[in-house]
Amino acid sequence: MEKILVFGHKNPDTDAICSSLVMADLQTKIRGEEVISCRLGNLNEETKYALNYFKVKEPKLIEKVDEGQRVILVDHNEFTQSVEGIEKAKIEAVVDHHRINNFQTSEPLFYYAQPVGCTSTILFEEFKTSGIEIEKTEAILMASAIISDTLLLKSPTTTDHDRKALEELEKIGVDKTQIEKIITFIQIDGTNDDKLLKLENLNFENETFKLGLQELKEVVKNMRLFGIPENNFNVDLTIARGLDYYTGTVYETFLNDYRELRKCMLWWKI
Ligand SMILES: [Mn+2]
Repeated sequence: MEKILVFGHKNPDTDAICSSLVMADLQTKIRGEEVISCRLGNLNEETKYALNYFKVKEPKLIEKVDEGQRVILVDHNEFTQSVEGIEKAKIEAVVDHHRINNFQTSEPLFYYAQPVGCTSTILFEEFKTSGIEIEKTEAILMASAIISDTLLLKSPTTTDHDRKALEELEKIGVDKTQIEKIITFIQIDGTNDDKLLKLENLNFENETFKLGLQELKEVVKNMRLFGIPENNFNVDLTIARGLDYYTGTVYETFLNDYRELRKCMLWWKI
């Protein structure tokens, strides 16, 4: 029989990816058969950075599922946010913290839903209920998801369940400051020089990071040498380009008289 696939929603965020990895682990342990973690799109910069930093392999990319394929959904239930072919798949379980909408199955299933701030909070409680020990990598992934989805426990969707889960996960050996550093990485703002300085101060011991930062500084330096006014360019760490063929700084150009021609551009790839 085909292996069970577990995945989060399209345009995956950190919760969709981390919860899929952890759920695949948990289900593999519970079922005694290999469950495969998948993703329905490219990783965003935050998730990419976190997985890279913790040396966790990204889930497998899938675009559709065949009829009768056994699947588990995490961090979503709506078919419009799910994989192509979901209507005819066999949904074995759902773990989610969203409203239920545009969803139906022809067979009974496990459905774990709670109005909490993050899917990983529900997964954490599932570990507790089933008495399965949480490994360090699983703890790191769940903590990253909780911090990201609840914006460091500050979003209005944050509940005591999320706070408790994060507190417990920290005890398993998750260095919260390390994770916060990663999550806040893309929230860096200020002037161009502020941003470059803040990136520098992160002190990441990663060759690719250092090279990327060096290149970014070169780009800024040369733009100034060309006499481009400071308010005509902006270092933007949120420009996410997930395609593998981007190997350097990515830049986007806005032509004020031709806004409809919003052209591609740049950031450096990590
Ligand atoms: Mn979520």
